[in-house]
Amino acid sequence: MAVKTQTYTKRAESHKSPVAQRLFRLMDEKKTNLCASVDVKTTAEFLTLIDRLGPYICLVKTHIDIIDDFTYEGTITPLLSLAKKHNFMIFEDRKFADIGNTVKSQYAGGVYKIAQWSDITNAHGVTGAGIVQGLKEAAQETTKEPRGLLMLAELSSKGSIAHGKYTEETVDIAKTDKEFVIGFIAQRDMGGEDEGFDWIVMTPGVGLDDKGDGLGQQYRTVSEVVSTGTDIIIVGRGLFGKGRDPDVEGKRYRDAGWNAYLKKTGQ
Ligand code: 6AU
Repeated sequence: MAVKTQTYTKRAESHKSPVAQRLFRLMDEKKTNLCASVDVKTTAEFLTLIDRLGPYICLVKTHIDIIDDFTYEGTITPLLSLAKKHNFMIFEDRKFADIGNTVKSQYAGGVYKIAQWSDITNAHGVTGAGIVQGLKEAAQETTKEPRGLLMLAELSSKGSIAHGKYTEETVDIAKTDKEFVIGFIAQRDMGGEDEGFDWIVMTPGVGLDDKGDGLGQQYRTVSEVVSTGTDIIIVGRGLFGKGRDPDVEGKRYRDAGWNAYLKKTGQ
């Protein structure tokens, strides 16, 4: 599969999704393709970390159900203010994996009300294309703001069974909606351009210092993932784990991601 060599701005011009257009433009304006994965336990840690990483990132990736003291007003309202302050978008890594009717309720309702505040979310393909339709209906019925979905085509963890036919069929599910599905969580380019798709590939399992975490996570370097088709690098513990300084690491991963993008696009 051909790795995309157009600039993000160029891709924004022809993209059908307003979420993808905004994200592409934001990346070129802010000169970053770094998504920070902020898996921490309290609202105070969460907001402090995001405020520090804000200048370096295009996207914050949350696991909102990890936060012990979550409240909509205490956690989400200040998160939305930080998104405005630093100009980044939000991706709740919910990994929906149920039938359309169930995910529709999970996305719109419950304690977290994800569709109200998160620009992007993601889903597994295991239940079939109804999951895309259910999530899209929830978004349309919840908010006037544009929302986008990433399908989980491949995983970074050791022994993952998301490969081969599973990955191919997940790509087929993505093709069922040209506007709402904006791309994939994957380890490489997923093609589609010959059929008119311009999917955004976001890649987790990125680390410059570690090879893994002892629980199955596997890390590849920034230049490795960008050269095989990644548009956005997702970095978590590389930015703030083990006493790391988020300011130093934020800058380091931002620069590594941006330089790899400039190289790939011949700029
Ligand atoms: O950089 P880390 O290892 O601290 O964090 C990686 C983050 C975690 C995972 O839940 C998530 O990325 N992730 C995903 C996503 C984004 O969907 C898929 C995957 O294959 N591997 C992975 O680590 O929050």
